[in-house]
Amino acid sequence: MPTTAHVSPDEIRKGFSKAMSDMYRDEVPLYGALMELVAETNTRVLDAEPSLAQQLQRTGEIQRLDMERHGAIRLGTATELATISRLFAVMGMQPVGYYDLTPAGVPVHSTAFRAVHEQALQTSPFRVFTSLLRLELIENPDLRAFAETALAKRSIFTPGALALIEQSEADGGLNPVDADEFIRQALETFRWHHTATVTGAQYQQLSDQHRLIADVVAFKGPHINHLTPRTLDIDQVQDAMPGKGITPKAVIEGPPRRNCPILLRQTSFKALDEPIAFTDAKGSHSARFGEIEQRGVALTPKGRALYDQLLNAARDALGAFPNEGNAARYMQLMEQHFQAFPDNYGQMREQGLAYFRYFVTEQGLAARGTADQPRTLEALIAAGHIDVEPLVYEDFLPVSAAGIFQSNLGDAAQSHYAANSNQAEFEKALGRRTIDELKLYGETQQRSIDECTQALLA
Ligand code: OOG
Ligand code: NI
Repeated sequence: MPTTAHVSPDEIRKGFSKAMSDMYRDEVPLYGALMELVAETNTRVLDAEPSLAQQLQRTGEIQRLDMERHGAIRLGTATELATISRLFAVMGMQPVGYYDLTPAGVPVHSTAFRAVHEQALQTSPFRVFTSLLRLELIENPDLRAFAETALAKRSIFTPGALALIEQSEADGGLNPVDADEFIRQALETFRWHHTATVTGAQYQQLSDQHRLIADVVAFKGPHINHLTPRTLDIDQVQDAMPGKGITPKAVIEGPPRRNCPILLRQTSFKALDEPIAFTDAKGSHSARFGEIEQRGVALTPKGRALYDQLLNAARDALGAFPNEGNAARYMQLMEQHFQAFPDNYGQMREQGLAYFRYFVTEQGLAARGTADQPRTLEALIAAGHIDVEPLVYEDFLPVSAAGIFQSNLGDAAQSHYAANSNQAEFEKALGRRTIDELKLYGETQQRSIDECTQALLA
């Protein structure tokens, strides 16, 4: 019997990302305002910087820019994490990287679900920063037991979503009708709930332990807490936010402003309190916020080590968590320390600090097979037969993520946990290993080199 062909997981992810964005825009009007601001800024930057426009054209990023966004959720149990991993797999998203947030006083560890191949990323770069609450860090045994019981009682996936995940696993994909239904069912897991599953007093107890614990334990599901568009100039957006009635956090996380952006810069604004019906009383909860980000070139292990070293040095010199009061000094320290990081793609490439993609040029094709055609990669680049473009960073940064968490949880939430990174425990809960992002960048870079040699020298 003929079967209807399966929809590609990349198309399902693209459809899901759009559905999620529409849902969030309906529920959080400020998100719509932010999207407009980012779109206006991006248009202006592309008009003003033809070389950037050309670079993004070359890498294909220009086509994905408008739909590019990431979200974040916080889960309560190992089973939830294992099942969300299967749900994301239906959309071609895999867990990349391990982030330990406990050194920053946030009792979670995390991964990012995303597509892993450059072609899949081109169809949809949608990512979800996914955290797992570490209940073992709740000190009060009664409260911990209460949280465990509350979480054990909830089911964050619809029966329809679970059935379609199983069907996709068994059949190796979903047909168009089932794929649409999957998107509808999967979306329910990320929806906001106006009712809590606990009493007002229980919520308060959880919140007193840590605001994040209340956010996870007191609700039916892991509401998406932000969706972040990608801007080409985060400083412009940061400056324009107050004019749109949006108050950003004091400092932009990540590296300082540069001519050649590296890794990731992010800023966020705190969401308003939203009314919540507890089982016995009315109250409010604040969880949903807005964030924007600017992405730069992915760094090699050597480049990343230099980044971490400079960031830590600047933070040590500041001697405190960046805040309103010390923001100007922090930015000055960052500028000063990052002088040591070459702000030039050519130098970054020569020194092995960043990853790049290589593209054959018209000139290269025209000269193919001629007697004086250069025969090495470097000579082909020098002759203009191959273009080199930065490979964009697709992941997150733990120190930045901690800053984003903190700014949205409020300063009162700063706790101290003995740093106890536990990737093995996280992967046990996940039911699989997380993927090393550096391996992915290395592979993409190598594929682009192979394509060039194949096209010019084979
Ligand atoms: C996630 C915060 C981290 C980012 O972009 O670094 C994050 C959360 O608050 O759940 O989204
Ligand atoms: Ni984020």
